[in-house]
Amino acid sequence: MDPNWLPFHPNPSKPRIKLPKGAVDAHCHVFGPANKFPFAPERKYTPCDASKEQLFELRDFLGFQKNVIVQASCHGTNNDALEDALLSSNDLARGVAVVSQDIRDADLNRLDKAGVRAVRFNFVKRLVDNTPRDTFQNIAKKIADLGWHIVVYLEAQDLEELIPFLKSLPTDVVFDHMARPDVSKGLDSEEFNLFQKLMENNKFWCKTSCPERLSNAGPEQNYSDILPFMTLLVKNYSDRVLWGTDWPHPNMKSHMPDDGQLVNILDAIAPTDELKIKLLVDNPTRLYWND
Ligand code: 0GY
Repeated sequence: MDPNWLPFHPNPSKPRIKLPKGAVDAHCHVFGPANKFPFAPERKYTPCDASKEQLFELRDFLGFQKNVIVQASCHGTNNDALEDALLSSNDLARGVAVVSQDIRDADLNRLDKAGVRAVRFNFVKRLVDNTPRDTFQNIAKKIADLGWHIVVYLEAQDLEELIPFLKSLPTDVVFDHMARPDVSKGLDSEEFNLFQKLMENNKFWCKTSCPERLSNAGPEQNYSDILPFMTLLVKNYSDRVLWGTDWPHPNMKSHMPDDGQLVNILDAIAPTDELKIKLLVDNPTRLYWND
């Protein structure tokens, strides 16, 4: 792994809150193990191993029943580690893959059988080289026929320019980590207003995830500065929000979050049982277990 890599928390605390039955951790990853599933040559970082067994153990410890495993950039377009995790999950995991435009139909069908239900388009420059929009459109056409959707990862300052492209995509679109709002600009920033306007369109969903990545206040202050963003989205778009741990928290530099503390935050951002059930059960089930 990279010399400054922060490995995931070795012994997270047990959450204070009890999650609803069928709760889904809708954003997490598996890394390697590198000796079985080598990282991609074009990767921008080399993480520690984070195996499917460790992920499933954390799922049970935190009180989730299911996972949506997202292919991380360090594995490029080789989805073998993801597929292996899905196949050993007893139907308790679904996947978001990263594919190239010339992927064969047979390979797409195999991924579909394993439990993949979406592809991810990554626009975060520190993570991936630029992909032409035409390439993404070609992939979108292929996967739309399978009933999959598209997950996008981008930063708030890039949103405006991407809007026509995002609207043109033929499937539902899920924003990772609320499209990474800049917390220092506040709730009423132009960027966050633009994002909320986009969320008025039923085609768009978002993950109210990653307080640890977006907060300046940090864990000591319980990520208090980012919570209003999450709370607002959960309240206003309660049928199109998802939540995930982001375990094993790639590229965290400031600190490694305690996953139990992240789960406890759900009480602040989804304060009623009804909101929790939508965020953690109904919405991810509709999107990923609708067959
Ligand atoms: C995340 C966040 C990050 C990494 C990736 O694909 C990835 O490598 O998504 C990040 O560094 O912000 O969602 O896991």
